Amino acid sequence: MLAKIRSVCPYDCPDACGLLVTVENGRAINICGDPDHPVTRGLLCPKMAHYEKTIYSSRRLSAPLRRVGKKGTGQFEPISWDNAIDIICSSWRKVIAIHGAEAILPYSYAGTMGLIQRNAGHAFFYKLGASRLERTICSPAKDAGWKALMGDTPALNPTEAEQSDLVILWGINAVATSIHSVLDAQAARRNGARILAIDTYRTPTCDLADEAFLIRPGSDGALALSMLHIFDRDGTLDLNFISSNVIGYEEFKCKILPDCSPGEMSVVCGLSVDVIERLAYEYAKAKAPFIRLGSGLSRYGNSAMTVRTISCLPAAVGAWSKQGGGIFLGTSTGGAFQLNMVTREDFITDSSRLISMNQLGDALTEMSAPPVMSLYVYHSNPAAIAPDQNTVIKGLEREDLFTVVHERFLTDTAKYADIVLPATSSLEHSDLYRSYGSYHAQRCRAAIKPLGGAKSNLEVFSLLAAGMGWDEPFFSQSADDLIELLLNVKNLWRSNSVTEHLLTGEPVMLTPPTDPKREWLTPSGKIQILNEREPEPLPRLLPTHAEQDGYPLRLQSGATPFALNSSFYEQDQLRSRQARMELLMNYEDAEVRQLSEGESVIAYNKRGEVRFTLRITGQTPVGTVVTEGVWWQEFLPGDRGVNALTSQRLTDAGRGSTLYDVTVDVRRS
Ligand SMILES: Nc1nc2c(c(=O)[nH]1)N[C@H]1C(S)=C(S)[C@@H](COP(=O)(O)OP(=O)(O)OC[C@H]3O[C@@H](n4cnc5c(=O)[nH]c(N)nc54)[C@H](O)[C@@H]3O)O[C@H]1N2
Ligand SMILES: Nc1nc2c(c(=O)[nH]1)N[C@H]1C(S)=C(S)[C@@H](COP(=O)(O)OP(=O)(O)OC[C@H]3O[C@@H](n4cnc5c(=O)[nH]c(N)nc54)[C@H](O)[C@@H]3O)O[C@H]1N2
Ligand SMILES: [Mo]
Repeated sequence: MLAKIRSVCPYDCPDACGLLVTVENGRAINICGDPDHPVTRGLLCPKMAHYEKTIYSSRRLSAPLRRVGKKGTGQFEPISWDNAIDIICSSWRKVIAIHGAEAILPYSYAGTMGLIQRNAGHAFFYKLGASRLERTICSPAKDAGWKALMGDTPALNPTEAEQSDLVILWGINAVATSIHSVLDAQAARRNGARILAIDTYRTPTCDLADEAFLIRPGSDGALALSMLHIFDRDGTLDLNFISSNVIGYEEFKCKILPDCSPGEMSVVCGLSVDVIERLAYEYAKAKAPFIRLGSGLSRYGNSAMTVRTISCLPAAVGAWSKQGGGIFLGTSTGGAFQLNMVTREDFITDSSRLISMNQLGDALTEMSAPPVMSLYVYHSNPAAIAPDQNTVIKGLEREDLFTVVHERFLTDTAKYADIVLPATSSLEHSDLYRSYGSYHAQRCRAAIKPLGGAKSNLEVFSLLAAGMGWDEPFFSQSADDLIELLLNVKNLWRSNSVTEHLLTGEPVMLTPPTDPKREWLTPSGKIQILNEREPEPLPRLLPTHAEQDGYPLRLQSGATPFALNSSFYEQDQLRSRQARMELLMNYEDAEVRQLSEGESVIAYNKRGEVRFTLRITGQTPVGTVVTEGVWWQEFLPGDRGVNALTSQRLTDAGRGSTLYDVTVDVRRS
């Protein structure tokens, strides 16, 4: 029996592709991009092109496991689900009796983006009274920067890029991280637009652009300020737009811009004065410039301010009033679903402490009153992806920490677990997805049965609720029940007919209730270049954290097209396309250190030492070294991944991670 079933890519990617899964006798034999999905257009990235290799990987976990060896060594024996749930619930009862429920910490992020499975643990841990996790590892600084200027104004429809005459891919490696946005930029180019890229090293996205600008890590604010200075100096501002739509421009002009000449900013961002002048000229003269702002620049100590400053550009030249003009950071469609029906904040009785997921290392090693005595990890791999890996691992090694990991694979984190639970893949459970790179949403049902003993996040929380002796009916609902509960509430973002299509599993487009390019949802109703509610009322130049650290090289850890954070390392073919964990270094930096191509080197700073294979290249500017991917430990040249070098420091606003705000030096190993 052959069936074609619609599904959705569950990974943390803005594209949220529609999939067509061919199922033969209960087995998914082929997965392709849905040609009718408006974003996917039948095209899948290399990672998803053989998703079946992830689903049926021999590395999939199929039974609950109990640790029998030392933490971290990966020695386990299979046990039954009943036994696993009993062990977990009885351990938690003990922890609660001695330390209180706050000694239990859930840790989850974005292994799956589905609204149901991703959020399945919230209600459980709220009711338990566990510590709450602040899920801010990705790019909350972007949201904070946008909010300071634009309030709750929703994002424009990113396909407008097609109508722009100048598309700037800024801090985004779209060829690796959101390939369908490249299609929009290319469509614009066919209409005559130029594509520019602004990055810190020469990525494939830079190669695709008509021109690329490589700047010093974390210095985009300086570039944007110098552009604003030039618009003001040359009178290329749209004063009509400013006077009716912006508050605070005069203060900004008088207090901030005088110190932001291209000469002064050139020293900060590393672009020459001529190049800055040319970029500013090109932006100001474009009819409808469109900026697609990625997350690369949002992982620094100054990121919220950087995003706020760059977001002033379209306001200054009035790009918002042109079809195709504006800036796009990502959609936020939270308003389209009443998610608290799934997350159940009403289960919180006493508001427990909030722990930053970026500071897991400190939470496990330093926190008291109460200490963290149990960690429950699901759809995340903190031993690999969280900053300051040495401290995280020191915490995970604690013999008195009871750790449970619910996973598809025996990840670096799972190797430290006391109990490992096998998780379903997205083809094995139902969910509802919304994109953060477009306004599309789609529901999908399981295409195949769970493999082995795998269970979905929601099912596990239902078992744990029963194991804790709770009779709250909420915990006995299925994913389909919850999806229908969410969709049956009327909502301004979706008409009845959109909801009907959504219920049937078709991709639909949600519509923000206000016009993203005309109505500024700020307290003043205007774009707030001056925002008195912010600690810094005006956008200005801020330094990054690492400037104070004293190592000579900036370290970036960007995305590879062949993995997604630490996901996809189970696919041998994909991994072999990355070959090995490399450190990209400029010729000059290698020569100074007398290092040669292909040799084993150690990048180090005060937090750790990491072994890489050296690649000497003109792709990276002098002073910046780059590595791609977040590798599993078993495939590393040494015993630590790149996050042994990153820090637990937070962004200026939004409490985000500062994973790219790192300096190191490099020596021969
Ligand atoms: N293939 C693949 N796709 C992915 C991911 C993946 O790991 N692999 N990750 C997913 C996730 S979780 C996310 S959040 C998104 C992120 O996707 P993107 O928005 O593309 O963000 P990053 O990959 O973090 O960085 C983008 C680019 O910014 C550059 N950059 C770093 N610092 C700066 C800076 O200070 N200024 C400027 N101008 N550029 C800078 C980096 O070199 C990189 O090329 O991608 C998602 N998609
Ligand atoms: N150095 C450095 N570190 C980084 C980054 C970087 O660019 N450089 N990127 C950062 C960013 S932007 C992000 S968003 C984070 C991402 O961090 P994470 O969200 O932890 O992402 P992944 O590494 O993809 O790990 C997700 C895990 O979830 C599992 N999983 C998938 N589906 C399910 C499911 O349905 N149930 C359960 N229980 N498990 C499931 C997968 O097998 C996988 O091991 O990493 C951050 N870390
Ligand atoms: Mo992310």
